[in-house]
Amino acid sequence: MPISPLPDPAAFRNTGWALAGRIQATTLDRLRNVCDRLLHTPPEAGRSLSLGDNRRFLAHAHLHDEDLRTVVLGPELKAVATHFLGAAPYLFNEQFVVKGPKTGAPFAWHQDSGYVGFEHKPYLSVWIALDDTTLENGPIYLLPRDLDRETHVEPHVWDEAAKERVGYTGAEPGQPALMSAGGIVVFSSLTLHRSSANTSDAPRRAYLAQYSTEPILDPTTGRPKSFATPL
Ligand SMILES: O=C(O)CCC(=O)C(=O)O
Repeated sequence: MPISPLPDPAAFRNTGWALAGRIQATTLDRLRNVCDRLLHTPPEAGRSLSLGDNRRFLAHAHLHDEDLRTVVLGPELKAVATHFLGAAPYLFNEQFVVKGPKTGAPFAWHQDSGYVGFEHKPYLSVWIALDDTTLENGPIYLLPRDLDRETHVEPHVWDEAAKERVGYTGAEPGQPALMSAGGIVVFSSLTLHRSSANTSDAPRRAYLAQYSTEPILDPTTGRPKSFATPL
Protein backbone atom coordinates (compact mmCIF):
# COMPACT_ATOMS: atom_id res chain seq x y z
CA MET A 1 0.00 0.00 0.00
CA PRO A 2 1.26 3.50 -0.78
CA ILE A 3 1.98 5.97 1.99
CA SER A 4 -0.82 8.26 3.03
CA PRO A 5 -1.88 10.93 3.67
CA LEU A 6 0.41 13.03 1.50
CA PRO A 7 0.45 16.83 1.75
CA ASP A 8 -1.35 18.98 -0.78
CA PRO A 9 0.70 19.29 -4.01
CA ALA A 10 -0.37 22.97 -4.27
CA ALA A 11 1.28 23.69 -0.90
CA PHE A 12 4.38 21.86 -2.15
CA ARG A 13 4.49 24.18 -5.18
CA ASN A 14 4.47 27.19 -2.84
CA THR A 15 7.40 26.01 -0.74
CA GLY A 16 9.35 23.73 -3.08
CA TRP A 17 9.59 20.95 -0.53
CA ALA A 18 7.46 18.90 1.84
CA LEU A 19 7.66 16.13 4.36
CA ALA A 20 5.81 13.31 2.66
CA GLY A 21 5.01 10.57 5.15
CA ARG A 22 7.07 7.44 5.39
CA ILE A 23 7.83 4.20 3.64
CA GLN A 24 6.68 0.90 5.08
CA ALA A 25 8.94 -0.90 7.55
CA THR A 26 9.58 -3.72 5.06
CA THR A 27 10.69 -1.19 2.43
CA LEU A 28 12.99 0.48 4.95
CA ASP A 29 14.56 -2.91 5.77
CA ARG A 30 15.03 -3.63 2.10
CA LEU A 31 16.71 -0.28 1.40
CA ARG A 32 18.97 -0.60 4.43
CA ASN A 33 20.03 -4.09 3.38
CA VAL A 34 20.87 -2.99 -0.14
CA CYS A 35 22.76 0.02 1.19
CA ASP A 36 24.77 -2.06 3.64
CA ARG A 37 25.66 -4.57 0.91
CA LEU A 38 26.92 -1.72 -1.26
CA LEU A 39 28.93 -0.26 1.60
CA HIS A 40 31.02 -3.42 1.63
CA THR A 41 32.38 -2.49 -1.79
CA PRO A 42 35.46 -0.20 -1.82
CA PRO A 43 34.74 3.54 -1.97
CA GLU A 44 34.29 4.60 -5.59
CA ALA A 45 37.49 6.39 -6.55
CA GLY A 46 36.28 7.69 -9.87
CA ARG A 47 32.98 9.23 -8.85
CA SER A 48 33.34 12.95 -8.75
CA LEU A 49 31.11 13.71 -5.73
CA SER A 50 32.34 10.99 -3.39
CA LEU A 51 34.89 11.72 -0.67
CA GLY A 52 36.01 8.23 0.32
CA ASP A 53 34.17 6.94 3.37
CA ASN A 54 33.32 10.48 4.45
CA ARG A 55 30.67 10.93 1.80
CA ARG A 56 29.68 8.14 -0.51
CA PHE A 57 27.32 8.31 -3.46
CA LEU A 58 26.31 4.75 -4.34
CA ALA A 59 24.53 5.26 -7.61
CA HIS A 60 22.45 3.22 -10.04
CA ALA A 61 22.42 -0.01 -8.04
CA HIS A 62 18.89 -0.82 -9.25
CA LEU A 63 20.50 -1.91 -12.51
CA HIS A 64 21.85 -5.03 -10.82
CA ASP A 65 19.82 -5.30 -7.61
CA GLU A 66 16.34 -6.76 -7.89
CA ASP A 67 15.40 -5.71 -4.33
CA LEU A 68 16.21 -2.11 -5.11
CA ARG A 69 14.40 -2.26 -8.44
CA THR A 70 11.28 -3.44 -6.60
CA VAL A 71 11.41 -0.33 -4.42
CA VAL A 72 12.47 2.39 -6.85
CA LEU A 73 10.08 1.28 -9.59
CA GLY A 74 7.41 0.00 -7.19
CA PRO A 75 3.98 1.25 -6.09
CA GLU A 76 4.99 3.11 -2.93
CA LEU A 77 7.42 5.51 -4.57
CA LYS A 78 5.29 5.66 -7.70
CA ALA A 79 2.40 6.96 -5.57
CA VAL A 80 4.59 9.65 -4.01
CA ALA A 81 6.08 10.75 -7.32
CA THR A 82 2.73 10.78 -9.13
CA HIS A 83 1.14 12.79 -6.33
CA PHE A 84 3.69 15.61 -6.49
CA LEU A 85 4.45 15.54 -10.22
CA GLY A 86 0.78 15.34 -11.19
CA ALA A 87 1.73 12.95 -13.99
CA ALA A 88 2.98 9.44 -14.54
CA PRO A 89 6.62 9.38 -13.42
CA TYR A 90 9.80 8.25 -15.14
CA LEU A 91 12.73 7.19 -13.02
CA PHE A 92 15.48 9.70 -13.80
CA ASN A 93 18.21 8.83 -11.30
CA GLU A 94 18.81 7.09 -8.00
CA GLN A 95 21.55 6.80 -5.41
CA PHE A 96 22.32 6.10 -1.79
CA VAL A 97 24.13 8.92 0.01
CA VAL A 98 26.07 7.82 3.08
CA LYS A 99 28.03 10.05 5.42
CA GLY A 100 30.57 8.28 7.58
CA PRO A 101 30.61 8.80 11.36
CA LYS A 102 32.41 11.82 12.82
CA THR A 103 34.01 13.00 9.60
CA GLY A 104 31.02 12.78 7.25
CA ALA A 105 31.42 15.73 4.92
CA PRO A 106 28.78 18.38 4.33
CA PHE A 107 27.28 18.85 0.88
CA ALA A 108 26.98 22.41 -0.40
CA TRP A 109 23.86 24.36 -1.37
CA HIS A 110 22.69 23.34 -4.82
CA GLN A 111 19.68 22.67 -6.96
CA ASP A 112 19.61 19.18 -8.39
CA SER A 113 18.92 20.84 -11.75
CA GLY A 114 22.29 22.57 -11.31
CA TYR A 115 23.93 19.21 -11.97
CA VAL A 116 22.10 18.39 -15.20
CA GLY A 117 24.00 20.60 -17.63
CA PHE A 118 21.27 21.38 -20.18
CA GLU A 119 17.71 22.70 -20.21
CA HIS A 120 15.12 20.31 -18.90
CA LYS A 121 11.77 20.30 -17.15
CA PRO A 122 12.19 20.42 -13.34
CA TYR A 123 11.86 17.04 -11.70
CA LEU A 124 11.18 15.63 -8.24
CA SER A 125 13.67 14.32 -5.71
CA VAL A 126 12.42 11.84 -3.12
CA TRP A 127 14.90 11.65 -0.22
CA ILE A 128 14.35 8.82 2.25
CA ALA A 129 16.02 8.70 5.66
CA LEU A 130 17.46 5.26 6.36
CA ASP A 131 18.53 6.44 9.82
CA ASP A 132 16.84 8.93 12.12
CA THR A 133 18.04 12.35 11.03
CA THR A 134 19.22 14.72 13.76
CA LEU A 135 21.02 18.06 13.73
CA GLU A 136 24.22 16.13 14.50
CA ASN A 137 24.21 13.51 11.76
CA GLY A 138 24.02 15.60 8.60
CA PRO A 139 20.36 16.15 7.73
CA ILE A 140 19.38 18.01 4.61
CA TYR A 141 18.36 21.65 4.85
CA LEU A 142 16.04 23.31 2.36
CA LEU A 143 15.37 26.86 1.25
CA PRO A 144 11.68 27.46 0.55
CA ARG A 145 11.02 28.34 -3.09
CA ASP A 146 7.84 29.24 -4.96
CA LEU A 147 8.10 26.86 -7.89
CA ASP A 148 5.66 28.83 -10.03
CA ARG A 149 7.58 32.12 -9.64
CA GLU A 150 11.22 31.15 -9.22
CA THR A 151 11.64 28.90 -12.21
CA HIS A 152 15.31 29.40 -13.01
CA VAL A 153 18.42 27.38 -12.31
CA GLU A 154 20.95 29.42 -10.30
CA PRO A 155 24.54 29.59 -11.56
CA HIS A 156 26.55 26.76 -9.97
CA VAL A 157 30.31 26.86 -9.44
CA TRP A 158 32.41 23.69 -9.11
CA ASP A 159 34.45 23.52 -5.89
CA GLU A 160 37.31 21.14 -6.63
CA ALA A 161 38.42 20.74 -3.00
CA ALA A 162 34.95 19.84 -1.76
CA LYS A 163 34.04 17.91 -4.95
CA GLU A 164 30.68 19.58 -5.40
CA ARG A 165 28.86 22.38 -7.19
CA VAL A 166 27.79 25.41 -5.19
CA GLY A 167 24.58 27.20 -6.14
CA TYR A 168 24.10 29.52 -3.15
CA THR A 169 26.55 31.30 -0.87
CA GLY A 170 24.12 33.54 1.06
CA ALA A 171 23.49 33.57 4.79
CA GLU A 172 20.16 31.70 4.91
CA PRO A 173 20.61 28.54 6.99
CA GLY A 174 17.59 26.75 5.48
CA GLN A 175 15.15 24.48 7.28
CA PRO A 176 16.42 21.09 8.44
CA ALA A 177 14.31 18.08 7.46
CA LEU A 178 14.37 16.10 10.70
CA MET A 179 12.60 12.76 10.71
CA SER A 180 12.81 9.23 11.95
CA ALA A 181 14.15 6.46 9.76
CA GLY A 182 11.76 5.73 6.91
CA GLY A 183 10.63 9.35 6.68
CA ILE A 184 10.46 11.00 3.26
CA VAL A 185 11.17 14.55 2.19
CA VAL A 186 10.37 15.57 -1.37
CA PHE A 187 11.74 18.61 -3.14
CA SER A 188 11.87 20.05 -6.61
CA SER A 189 15.06 19.96 -8.66
CA LEU A 190 14.81 23.77 -8.46
CA THR A 191 14.80 23.83 -4.66
CA LEU A 192 18.09 24.82 -3.07
CA HIS A 193 19.24 22.32 -0.48
CA ARG A 194 22.40 21.30 1.33
CA SER A 195 23.37 18.85 4.03
CA SER A 196 25.57 19.37 7.07
CA ALA A 197 28.44 17.23 8.34
CA ASN A 198 27.81 14.04 10.27
CA THR A 199 29.39 14.59 13.66
CA SER A 200 27.64 11.63 15.29
CA ASP A 201 29.17 8.22 16.03
CA ALA A 202 27.12 6.38 13.41
CA PRO A 203 26.81 6.55 9.63
CA ARG A 204 23.97 8.58 8.17
CA ARG A 205 22.37 6.65 5.34
CA ALA A 206 19.83 8.02 2.87
CA TYR A 207 18.31 6.94 -0.41
CA LEU A 208 17.52 9.51 -3.10
CA ALA A 209 15.30 8.66 -6.06
CA GLN A 210 14.49 11.23 -8.72
CA TYR A 211 11.46 11.19 -10.99
CA SER A 212 10.55 13.29 -14.01
CA THR A 213 7.38 13.84 -15.99
CA GLU A 214 9.15 13.15 -19.27
CA PRO A 215 12.42 11.54 -20.34
CA ILE A 216 15.37 13.86 -19.66
CA LEU A 217 17.47 13.47 -22.79
CA ASP A 218 20.97 14.78 -23.30
CA PRO A 219 20.71 17.02 -26.40
CA THR A 220 24.20 16.06 -27.54
CA THR A 221 23.40 12.34 -27.72
CA GLY A 222 19.59 12.22 -27.75
CA ARG A 223 19.92 9.57 -25.05
CA PRO A 224 18.73 9.69 -21.41
CA LYS A 225 21.07 11.69 -19.18
CA SER A 226 20.71 8.88 -16.62
CA PHE A 227 17.51 6.85 -16.96
CA ALA A 228 14.09 7.39 -18.45
CA THR A 229 12.26 4.36 -17.13
CA PRO A 230 8.47 4.69 -17.04
CA LEU A 231 6.85 3.42 -13.85
O1 LIG B 1 21.94 13.18 1.27
C1 LIG B 1 22.59 14.22 1.30
O2 LIG B 1 23.36 14.49 2.19
C2 LIG B 1 22.39 15.25 0.21
C3 LIG B 1 22.27 14.64 -1.11
C4 LIG B 1 21.89 15.63 -2.13
O3 LIG B 1 21.56 16.74 -1.85
C5 LIG B 1 21.89 15.26 -3.53
O4 LIG B 1 22.38 14.15 -3.87
O5 LIG B 1 21.40 16.06 -4.34
